[in-house]
Amino acid sequence: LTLGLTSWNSTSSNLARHESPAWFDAAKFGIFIHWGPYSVPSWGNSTPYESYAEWFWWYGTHSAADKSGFRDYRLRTFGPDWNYDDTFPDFTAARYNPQEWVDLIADAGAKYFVITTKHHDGFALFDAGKTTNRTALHYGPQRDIVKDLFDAAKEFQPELKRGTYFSLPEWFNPSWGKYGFSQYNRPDSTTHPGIIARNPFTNLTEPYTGHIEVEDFIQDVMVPQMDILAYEYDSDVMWCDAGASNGTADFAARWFEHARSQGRDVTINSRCGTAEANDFDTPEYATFATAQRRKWESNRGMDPFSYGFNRATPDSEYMNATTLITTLVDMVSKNGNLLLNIGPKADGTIPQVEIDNLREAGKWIKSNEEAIFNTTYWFRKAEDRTDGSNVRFTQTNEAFYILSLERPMDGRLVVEAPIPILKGDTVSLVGHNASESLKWEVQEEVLTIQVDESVVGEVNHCWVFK
Ligand code: FUL
Repeated sequence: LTLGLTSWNSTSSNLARHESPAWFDAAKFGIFIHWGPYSVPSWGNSTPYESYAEWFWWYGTHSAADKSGFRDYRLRTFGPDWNYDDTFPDFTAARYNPQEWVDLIADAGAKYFVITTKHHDGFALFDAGKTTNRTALHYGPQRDIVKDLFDAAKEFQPELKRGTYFSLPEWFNPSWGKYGFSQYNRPDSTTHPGIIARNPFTNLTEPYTGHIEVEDFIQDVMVPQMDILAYEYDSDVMWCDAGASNGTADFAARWFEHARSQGRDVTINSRCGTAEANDFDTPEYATFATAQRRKWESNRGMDPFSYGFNRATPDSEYMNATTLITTLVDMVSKNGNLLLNIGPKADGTIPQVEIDNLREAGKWIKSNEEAIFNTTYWFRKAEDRTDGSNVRFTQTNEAFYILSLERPMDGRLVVEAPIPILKGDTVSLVGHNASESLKWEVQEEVLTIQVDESVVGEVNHCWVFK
């Protein structure tokens, strides 16, 4: 029997039919990790939140793009002669403990993670072979960050799927020059000709440390690096970023075929610059108002507006457990996954507020997992209700779930929707010890469930009725 192991025929029409795998749909919740030299300045302003901290290298060098006073912060903090690559020695990873990271991810109730293997600053956290020396093996930690994390996951949390964020462009890489810019902010053409970064205070070219001269960025850097992540690191999710010129279609055709031959199902997101290899949508700090037939995964930080650690953000503004849970529930009820980002500090410690809030949310997620994982959405959406309501729905082959984002009041939950419930069905509150069945009745498509205050009070964050 060769179930599912038929070989993948690499034509582009076939490629376009590739979809995100069943495991990805079932997984619902992933942890995103943005970590790199930008975790050293780790600054993105906070009032107002308008620029991600991992863009320090960019905003700090381009007058046209500097919205939030990055250059001012740079001057104040590091002085005029400082260059972005001067962060490398302080990106120590001295307290990086990959086992703690994967344990935290599992405790949070997440089923997969995606780490920045290389962000737009071009600094790779994996062994990029002969393509570049601008890596964590040569500078900063002098360690293969991605391998150590993947190995820890394989050993301590083997059920977690492992994904690789990968920025297609490196906007300051001299070899990227012939492909120019993507849709992002162009540098000021008079003060910043070309794409090579300039120190905004000395106007000298910033070094691109570790750069190896190549003939063609796509053929000699981009695609070989994607191959390394796919075949040597066994990525489950190629999470590209920033579209732009690429060699993705060929890469994906080869990769899908290879994965199939190993009996694995891998997936690729919507940001790889090609319509053909594009399994799921990726709204950023955004969501969909209604259920979507096509699989999607929203990504955002626990920080209100940054992926990289932002030292300007007070703890109180990080996403708390209740918001995390209600965000996840809302997305799952609309066929979405949540890829929630944490931003470790330069030494490898994860901000305590992120750890605490993830662990608290994880307890709820674990005791309510039957209503989250392996579920499908119900096309009848909560918004159909007349009162614009705070309930969401999920279902499995065995059960139908009503998830109330608000604490039921006055001893009952009222749901105005044609819930598929039949005479003789039992209703209970998930995660509640006794899980005794509750009294219910339906009148004209309005379901009323009786639930005692004392029972309601034993649950927090979100109340799940089965
Ligand atoms: C964006 C990037 O520019 C951000 O820095 C972040 O990585 C986000 C997930 O994708 O396009």
